[in-house]
Amino acid sequence: MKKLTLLLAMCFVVLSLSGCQFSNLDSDNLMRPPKASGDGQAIQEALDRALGSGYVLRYPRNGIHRSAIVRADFDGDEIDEAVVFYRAATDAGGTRIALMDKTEETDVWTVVYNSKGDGSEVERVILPDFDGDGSAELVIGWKTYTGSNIIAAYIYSEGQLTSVPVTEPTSAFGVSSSISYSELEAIDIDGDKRDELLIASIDNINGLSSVKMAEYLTVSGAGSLGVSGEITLDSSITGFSGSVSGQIAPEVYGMYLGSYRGTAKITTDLIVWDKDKAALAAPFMTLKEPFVRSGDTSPQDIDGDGMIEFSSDVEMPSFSVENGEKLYLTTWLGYSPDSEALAEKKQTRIELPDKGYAISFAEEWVSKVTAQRNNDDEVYFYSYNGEVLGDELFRIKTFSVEEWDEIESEQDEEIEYKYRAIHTDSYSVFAVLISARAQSEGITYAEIEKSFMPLE
Ligand SMILES: [Ca+2]
Ligand SMILES: [Ca+2]
Ligand SMILES: [Ca+2]
Ligand SMILES: [Ca+2]
Repeated sequence: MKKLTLLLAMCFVVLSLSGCQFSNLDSDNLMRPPKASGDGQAIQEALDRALGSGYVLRYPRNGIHRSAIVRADFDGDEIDEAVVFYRAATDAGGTRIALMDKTEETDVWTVVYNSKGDGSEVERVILPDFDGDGSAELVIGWKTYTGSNIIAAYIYSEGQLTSVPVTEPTSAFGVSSSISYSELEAIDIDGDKRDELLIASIDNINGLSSVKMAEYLTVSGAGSLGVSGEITLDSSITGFSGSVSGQIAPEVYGMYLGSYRGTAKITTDLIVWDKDKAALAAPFMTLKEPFVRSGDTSPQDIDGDGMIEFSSDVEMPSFSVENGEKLYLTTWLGYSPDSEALAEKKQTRIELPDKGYAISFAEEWVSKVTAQRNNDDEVYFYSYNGEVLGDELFRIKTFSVEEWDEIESEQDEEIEYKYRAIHTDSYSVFAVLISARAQSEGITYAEIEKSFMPLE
């Protein structure tokens, strides 16, 4: 039941991010994908007409667009086109791209462009606006047969998808043919209303990591993306682990980078634009101690103010719970360029993404409460004075709706210590059992109910 809940929740996230059709999910390995509904179905029928029946849809592995059918208005007519990734039945080669459009007169989708890709799989898809004309360009990060990621960019106009070379000046060859990346984002970092590409990579020869910036420029009518800036990152970085770009502070746009510095922990690096120097900057490199996290908590806008926060966490003191798993106390921080710490605290909470919720920690809890979970959908909260573990304060348990109905009918109305529901969704009831000790500490049902945060 729990798995189903999670699957549905994940589907919802995928749907809301990419507009993909529900029935297309998990069809990666099917010889014939199930029929999508609505517009998605019309697109798939057009594909069937153009490609026959043996093609297999391919899905971007990373990034925010995870559907095999990615829609955007590439030509500026205010109607979305669709880019489709697939592998042809008769072709043992890599993933192909089809661009589909429909005319207003006929309202019929047709494949207007069809091309071999530059790699075996699509690693990620980005839809930036390089030239600032308001319509999207297409950037595909391809995973090659040798396992590296390379960038391909395209502009669509007058029924043609034109490849835009991504070039970088090199001393020996003038320009190189393809640029590889570990993490790739597109954002208008310098505020000129045109998106730049931000390319994070590690040089295999000298082991140095850097972020390059590529800007769109046209020379005699021919457009290209040229690397126009680069910043070298801390020499202790041994690898990257995810990137997120967007607004990170008032009037500041940039990229958060997860990076490894020789341990399993993930450190957070930040790339912004230094207006005075007109160059990329990495402000967190000046900190004595990097921001570190162990949990799978990528930067995101946790408070809905449109700006992206990042997290830092510490392991909570653990105690002896059967089948216990340790938990982390996660602090969400916002970039604050004018403060000495370069960050300000937004929220402190325990993240339980697999259980579908987080528990926010009031400042007074941080010094007197610790928590641990077991693998039976229960999270235990104990008093803790910094040295000695005290009594159990409360526990939160996830019930299925059916289980909860049974418990409610069995629980005596008169009993003081019993589970009380703090949140209900379509599949689960989250309930708390509060001990006498919690009540003597002044921790109330209302307080716990308020600290419970369902995660989308
Ligand atoms: Ca269009
Ligand atoms: Ca554009
Ligand atoms: Ca820009
Ligand atoms: Ca925010």
